[in-house]
Amino acid sequence: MERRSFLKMSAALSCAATMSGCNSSSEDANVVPPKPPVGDEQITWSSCLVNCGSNCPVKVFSRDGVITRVETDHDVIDGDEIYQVRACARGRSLRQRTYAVDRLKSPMKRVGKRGEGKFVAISWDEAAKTIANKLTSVIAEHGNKAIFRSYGSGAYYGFASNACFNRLLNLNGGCLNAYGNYSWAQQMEAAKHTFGTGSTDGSSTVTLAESDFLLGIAYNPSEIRQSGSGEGYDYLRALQKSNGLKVVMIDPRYTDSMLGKESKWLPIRPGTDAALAEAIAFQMISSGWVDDNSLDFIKKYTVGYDAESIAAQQALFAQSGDATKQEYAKVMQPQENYRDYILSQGIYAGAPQKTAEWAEQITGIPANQITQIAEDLMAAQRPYIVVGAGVNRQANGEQNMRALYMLSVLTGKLGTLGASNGELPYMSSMSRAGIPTGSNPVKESISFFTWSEAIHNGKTMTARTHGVRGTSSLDEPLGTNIKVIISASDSSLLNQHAQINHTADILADESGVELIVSCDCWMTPGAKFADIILPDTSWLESNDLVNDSYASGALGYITAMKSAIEPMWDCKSMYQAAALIAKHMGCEAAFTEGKTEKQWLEELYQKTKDNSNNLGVVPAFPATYKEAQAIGFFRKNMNDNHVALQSYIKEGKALSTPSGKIEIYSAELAWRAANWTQESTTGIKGDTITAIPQYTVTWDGYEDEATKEDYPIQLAGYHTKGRTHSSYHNVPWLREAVEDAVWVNPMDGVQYGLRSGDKIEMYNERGSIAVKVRITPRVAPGVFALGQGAWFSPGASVGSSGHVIDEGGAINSLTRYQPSPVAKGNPQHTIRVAIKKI
Ligand SMILES: Nc1nc2c(c(=O)[nH]1)N[C@H]1C(S)=C(S)[C@@H](COP(=O)(O)OP(=O)(O)OC[C@H]3O[C@@H](n4cnc5c(=O)[nH]c(N)nc54)[C@H](O)[C@@H]3O)O[C@H]1N2
Ligand SMILES: Nc1nc2c(c(=O)[nH]1)N[C@H]1C(S)=C(S)[C@@H](COP(=O)(O)OP(=O)(O)OC[C@H]3O[C@@H](n4cnc5c(=O)[nH]c(N)nc54)[C@H](O)[C@@H]3O)O[C@H]1N2
Ligand code: SF4
Ligand SMILES: [Mo]
Repeated sequence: MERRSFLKMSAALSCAATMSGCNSSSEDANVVPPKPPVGDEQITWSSCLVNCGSNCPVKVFSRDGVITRVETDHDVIDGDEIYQVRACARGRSLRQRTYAVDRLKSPMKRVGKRGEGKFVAISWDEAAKTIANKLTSVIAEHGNKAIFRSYGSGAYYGFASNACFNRLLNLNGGCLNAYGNYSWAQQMEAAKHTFGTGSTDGSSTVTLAESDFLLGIAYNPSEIRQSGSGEGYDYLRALQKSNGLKVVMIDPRYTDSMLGKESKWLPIRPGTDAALAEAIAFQMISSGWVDDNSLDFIKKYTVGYDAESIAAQQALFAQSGDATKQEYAKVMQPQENYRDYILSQGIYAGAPQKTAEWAEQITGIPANQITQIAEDLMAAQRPYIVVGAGVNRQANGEQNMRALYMLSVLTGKLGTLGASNGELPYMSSMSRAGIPTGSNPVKESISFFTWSEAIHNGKTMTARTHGVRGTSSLDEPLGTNIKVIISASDSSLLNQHAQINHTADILADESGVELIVSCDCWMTPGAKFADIILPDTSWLESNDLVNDSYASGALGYITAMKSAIEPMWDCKSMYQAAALIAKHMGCEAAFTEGKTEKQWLEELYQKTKDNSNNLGVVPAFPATYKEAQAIGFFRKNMNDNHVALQSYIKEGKALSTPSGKIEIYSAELAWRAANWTQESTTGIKGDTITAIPQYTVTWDGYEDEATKEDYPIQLAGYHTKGRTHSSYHNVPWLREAVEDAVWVNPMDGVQYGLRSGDKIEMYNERGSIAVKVRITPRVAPGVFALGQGAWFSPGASVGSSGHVIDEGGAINSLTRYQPSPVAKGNPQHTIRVAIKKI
């Protein structure tokens, strides 16, 4: 069979097993209509609310209060404007998830040691009272900053969401804030300091059809946006509509976004993208192409390409009358300019030339292929560059992202339809009103990632050392350790946070956090560390109002969820749980405003319906929420056709960077480099802040001499189709559909004597995991790849790391808690390991 037809066939197979975003024709899509209700089966609409960015609707069939099956949306014929929102394998497995044996059935309190997992059932009243009393006493003793409502992206409800706990806390003086997120922390800083944006302002996916060259780096919409109408679907449609689009994809793995789509895959070593970017930039600049083609663009719209532009900006800042900008002016160094850096001249003279051969040694991509990318970029009239967040979740990921963003700047084609700037594609969503949280009187915030450190070091953490925000000076400490954690729809308490064994030790120490509350539906690895467990109702048991979330592609939608079955056992919604605690804290009336859940939902529905952003929805919104529930699902095409930076380039609207221009040289980062704690004081290699983007050799990176010998293998983490993070791990169908195995290149298979199906221990000094091997050419040689999110499950034996082997294979048993330099974010894809056969 020809490779191409083989790939096409595998693509089709993978669609059948785990995809829903396949661009089947409307005919295909409607060949097998869902089975109509059988007998007295009821149909209600619900939704899959995990953090995958799509909130797909699902049709729930039930009979006599028991769910019989879950189907996907098939209610319209696929057209250009309006089409089906087909849930992926995860959404379709919701019956199993709802009826999972590990569902939490009643409130519980811990009876053994923290983390031992020993609990006894208690009443809701006792649970709520215990939490209320502890919140009251901790607030009195340590202040509201000692209360933390942790991350929790597990359920995107509109009304009965974990925002209910924020509402409760805000009524009682508030809680410690957190900024940033596990997804995009480092790229948000990179985009902010380059384009003055939030990292999701790239050209809309539909505009890709107008491009002539797609450079996708860690870009994998087919696996991470699997909704039948999501970004993965838009991506496929754009490829089909495009004319002569050349596609080059850079990833350590051969992903489904490449599979069967005529792409060129250039496997790269994790964490080395900045070196690739620099070699491409070197070709573009040293060949004279930039001088001849894009220098006018660069001069007009950017700062930092050369010394003159920095000196000019420095003078403007010095004269600005703005105290902050004047501070920037003092530290700016025109000699630290991009052109000199890339050409190894000026103050960079003597550094290695950033040739394609130089980058080949680091990235593993052949020099001629690197040169070819540069040539393709120079030849393209409408280059669409997009960098996925896998690059940002690396040590010093801010640098990798900024270095790649530069390529779009060098082309000089920004602002043109079909071109994009490296940011994720812009997508709008329909508006839906959620429960109001009120405002948080606490002004300080920590980076989302540093919460585990704030348990013991909160008292001393500062802006200078940990990026604490809201304090009055660089050295004013946060001043309080975290004493209570409310972990609701949240596995970042353990499984999703870095370095599980380390986190587990911190949590197990009862002198640190005094109360951990877990509100979840299942007994997760993190829930085992709770003192009080609150069992939530699951999606199929809930009435709510949700939208299409934040990354659902061109289609927007609202689902009026209707419970298919009564809440099971002694489960209560997050709204009810928070209201009960409010009652014990004396603020029930303020919390509920005297409204029933039904009244809340009616009010939120009316607000949603009246929002002008939602005009033109199909079918039209009916008068009442109850009627909306009977219809269930409302959709419209958002017609996003955003072109990155067009308003700046074509309309002259200044960017929100300090200079108002694209910042190749960031004065704000120059200031942070001069004032913030960096590697020089922490001893951590590569965690440097620099005013221009620079490739750095990082801890546990490909070039890290300190760990190379003991841990020779780079492990690439990724988001697997079999789960959304840790969510859906406990669904047997999915564990069968998507094998949890570490991908190993056949060459490494030979080198390490491994075959598919072998079990190995992968370890480093932070932990050991047991995992099955899958030999596949879909991963770069020298790099192993493992899907993240499997549940931590410590076994009985101690591994080579000195830690108990995690039989669950959670990748975070191996990751390192090391906040990145600018964002203080999570470099959870930077991992080195050694292996041993079990
Ligand atoms: N090593 C590594 N670690 C990572 C990542 C990585 O790439 N590599 N990715 C990071 C990223 S991008 C993110 S966003 C985070 C995500 O981390 P989390 O926000 O923790 O997301 P989930 O793992 O989906 O966990 C959500 C929790 O919500 C619970 N839940 C689901 N539905 C409900 C409900 O209806 N009610 C309640 N009360 N609970 C519910 C689930 O059981 C689960 O325990 O993980 C991060 N961690
Ligand atoms: N199926 C599924 N979909 C999801 C999620 C999920 O858990 N499962 N999670 C959702 C969430 S919250 C988020 S934030 C997004 C995450 O979306 P992404 O961050 O885009 O997902 P990742 O799989 O972490 O990374 C994308 C790709 O980067 C590659 N990669 C890793 N390191 C490097 C590197 O150093 N260089 C290069 N060039 N490539 C690298 C990986 O092999 C992977 O194919 O996905 C969302 N969608
Ligand atoms: S996991 Fe994402 S794509 Fe799959 S059904 Fe849920 S929301 Fe849709
Ligand atoms: Mo995420």
